[in-house]
Amino acid sequence: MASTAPPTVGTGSDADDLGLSPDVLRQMYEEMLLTRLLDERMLQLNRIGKAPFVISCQGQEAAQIGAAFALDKDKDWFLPYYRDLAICIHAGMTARDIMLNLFAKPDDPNSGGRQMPGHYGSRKLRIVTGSSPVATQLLHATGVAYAAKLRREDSVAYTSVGEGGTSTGDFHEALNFAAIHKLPVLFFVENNQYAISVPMEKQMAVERVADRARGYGLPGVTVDGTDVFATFRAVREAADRARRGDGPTLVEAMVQRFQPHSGDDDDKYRSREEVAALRERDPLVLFRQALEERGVLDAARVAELTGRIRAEIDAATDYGEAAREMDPATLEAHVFAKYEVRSTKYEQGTK
Ligand SMILES: Cc1ncc(C[n+]2csc(CCOP(=O)(O)OP(=O)(O)O)c2C)c(N)n1
Ligand SMILES: [Mg+2]
Repeated sequence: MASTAPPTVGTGSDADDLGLSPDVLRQMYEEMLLTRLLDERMLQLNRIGKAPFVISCQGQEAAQIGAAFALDKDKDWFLPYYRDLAICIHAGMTARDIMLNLFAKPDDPNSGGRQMPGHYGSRKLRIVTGSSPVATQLLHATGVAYAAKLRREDSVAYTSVGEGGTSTGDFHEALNFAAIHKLPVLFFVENNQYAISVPMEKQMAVERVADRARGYGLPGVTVDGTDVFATFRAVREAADRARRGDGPTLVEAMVQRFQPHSGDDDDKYRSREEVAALRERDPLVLFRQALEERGVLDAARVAELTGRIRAEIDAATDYGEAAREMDPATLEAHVFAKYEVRSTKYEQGTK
């Protein structure tokens, strides 16, 4: 049976042996910054009434970037959940793509504007589109990993879910099946301690989501998801394990949700003090400080990068807004099957 050692909380203090070059570290920071600034822009567009629905990933970027860089985007499969903006950016989605998605334009590469924003998908980028019921992607990922195993492909299926989604039947079925068949799938839980307004202690009686893995016979580890290095290490180990044929791992990243659940949530169930305290561990600030200490980033470079990314987001916003609108005549496309009323074979002249 797979090892089910007690979960450990990783730290970034031992980051130097991870083999991440200064260029890769700067790339990580760049993608993290793009994610944050894009997320902020989307919320602004929501607030001024231009974007109908936004679901923010602010506070979860370090976990996502750590995980994304530990995978191989040319070989692995991504089955993200709705907050995984940084995962999709790393996979190759651009600010323009995200804006087309947000404005539900027909040129949106995710779904032609048919899915809700945040429901990412791209055949080219190996991102598998998801369903809105939470945790369904865990089963899809298990299926993808099963296919990869049968085809002897060297690929890992990454899938993510919030901690609330781990109380569904789909979570149980996915972990159970994946562990039995030792499938190359990575279950990444982004634990922000809330499922909309429901706090962690009202969602489950275990202390950590990682504790749940033990019941299915796969290892579960908990990491500090505000720490890029800790998350990278845990996901790299899990991916290596999957590639070796040793089966799935559950990695629980402890993250923060800076914003309300979505643009439709007023967040009144949390005190302002509680929300303000989260900012003390802002993953973007922590990562910048870590890179400055290592001498791979400085204030001038951050300023240059910020200016360049802001200009990119401005251009993407304009591009998304100006892009052609959906044709109302296509409203029912992909929703209802087209069928013709046919009577008997005799009447169709096929006697
Ligand atoms: C099966 C199902 N039940 C309820 C919902 C409504 N819903 C959407 S997101 C969400 C909260 C999920 O919380 P969590 O899994 O912790 O993820 P988070 O949003 O906190 O990142 C709920 C209840 C849904 N989409 N699907
Ligand atoms: Mg949650």
